Parts: sequence; structure tokens; C-alpha cells
Amino acid sequence: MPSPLPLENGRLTETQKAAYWQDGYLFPIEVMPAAEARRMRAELEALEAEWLDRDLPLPLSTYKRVNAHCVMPLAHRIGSDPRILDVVEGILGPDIMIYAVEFFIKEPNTRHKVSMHQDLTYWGLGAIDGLVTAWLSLSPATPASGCMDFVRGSHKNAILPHEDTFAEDNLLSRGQEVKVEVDAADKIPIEIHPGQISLHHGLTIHGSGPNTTDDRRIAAVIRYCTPDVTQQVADVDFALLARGQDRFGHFSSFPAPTRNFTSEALAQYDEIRAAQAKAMMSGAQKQGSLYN
Ligand SMILES: O=C(O)CCC(=O)C(=O)O
Repeated sequence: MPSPLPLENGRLTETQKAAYWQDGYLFPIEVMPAAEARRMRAELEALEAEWLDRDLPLPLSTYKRVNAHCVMPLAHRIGSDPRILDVVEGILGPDIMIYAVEFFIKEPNTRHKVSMHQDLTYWGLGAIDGLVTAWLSLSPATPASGCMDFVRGSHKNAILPHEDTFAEDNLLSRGQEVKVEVDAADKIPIEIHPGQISLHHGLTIHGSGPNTTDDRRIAAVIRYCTPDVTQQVADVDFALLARGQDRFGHFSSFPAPTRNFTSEALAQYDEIRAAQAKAMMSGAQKQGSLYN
């Protein structure tokens, strides 16, 4: 198991920051005790048990997978965690917005995978440095459970051509796959354990394989950006200020949820989903729901 990087007072050192900009990723970074991450998992699983058979407008899996921070206080709390923000500040600086929080879950012994892709391809935000993903492990992420694989230095590319596969076993919205051959030897497995995060740049080529273990592989995935980032495809976009100041006003804000799936939050969710769909599905051959 790789040893966590030594932080200085919970913050990245200059060497670690340089490694992020050189490689396009950084891991493993311990942001909380494993026991605390396990409690978050238990909280998520209690929510799943309580809400799976309730009459929500969309499947529960959609709310977990896309913009969970709009409707689930747990997701917003994770995105606002000062220990994660202290680390992210070393990459983005003092002004930090939460663009999205998603729970990426692979059930035990399933085929689901994530094809190799660059995150920024369909978000309408351009090829920017001002977006970083913090991927918090709530259960062990190992090669056997389908941890992510990163291609070192690939964030130095522009947005590369992608192909939509809409493959049923792919967890991405369009089953998008970068149209370059990635050699198996160039895939760095990002093994991390509960309470640890990895960071990756929005242009880093990455994906993940199936979960071949008997446990669920669960991650809380937070996309942070700087307030100067602009939505270039959709008419409007949404993000919440987590730290510092927003001197630009490029993103619309909304109230953070205080209870699970309130009717106000569900209506807000639909508005955000409709706005972002314009960027997410732009140029897709097949129209359909954003995620399932
Ligand atoms: O969780 C995974 O396996 C993939 C997640 C991913 O693609 C991302 O966080 O950008």
C-alpha cells in the first residue's frame, strides 16, 4: 500500500505542488482518519437504505452520481471539508468553488468500468488549469476493486478527440473514450484507502477497471474550480463558494441542502441538470438522460 505524502500542517509542500503540475495528479493524501471515512460510508449506506424505494422524481443512483451536493447534505459537507480545502488551496489558491460532488460507486463483482477520458471534454469550461478533482476514498480503491488509472503528464495535452460509445457497462454519461491508444504500461494505478484522496487535473487522461472484489468501491468525488472559470457552452452554470471570495460572479449560486431531497432542492436540481445538459450532451449523436 503506498504511504501517504507528508503534508505540512495539512497543506501541500512546494515539492508536492510541483509534482502535481508536472504529473497532472498527486496521491495518496491523507485528509481524515480511516474510521471517519468509514462513518461517512455508513451514512451514505443508511441514506441508500432509506431512500431507495421512496418516490423520488429520478432514480436515487442519478442523484448520487450527479450533483449530489445539491440534494444531499452529506455530499455538500464532504465538499466543504476544511481538510480537503486546505490541500486543494495549494493547487487552486485561496478562492475555491465547489463545481460538483458525485458518488462514484462500483458494486462488488461487477463489469462497470470508466473508459479513458479527460474530464473537461464535455463540461463546456474549456481546457483550463483552474479545475481539480479530489477523489476521496470511502472504501479501498485498489487495482482489484477498480481504482483509477492516470496517464502521467497527459494534462499537458489540449482536449483530445473523444468517441462516444454509450456502452452499457460504462459509468460515464456518454461512455466517452479518448481516441488515443493508451499503452497498459502507461496507466499508473491510483491505489488509495479510506480517508485518503487523490487529486487530478481536468485534462489528465484517466479511467478505471471493474470491481472484482466482494466489497463495494465507493468514492466521493469533488470537482473544485476557481471563480474565474467560465461556462462557454451552456447559458448558465452553477457552483458554490467554499472558501475565499468570488470576485467574478460567473456562476449562479443556490442554497446548500440542509435535509435530504427537499422539494426545493429537487426543483433546483432539475434546473441545474437542464442547464448543464446543454454542455454535457453537446455534439452527442445520441440524446438521452445525463446519467443513470
Ligand atoms: O471513480 C472512477 O472510477 C472514475 C472517476 C472519474 O473518472 C473522475 O473522478 O473523474
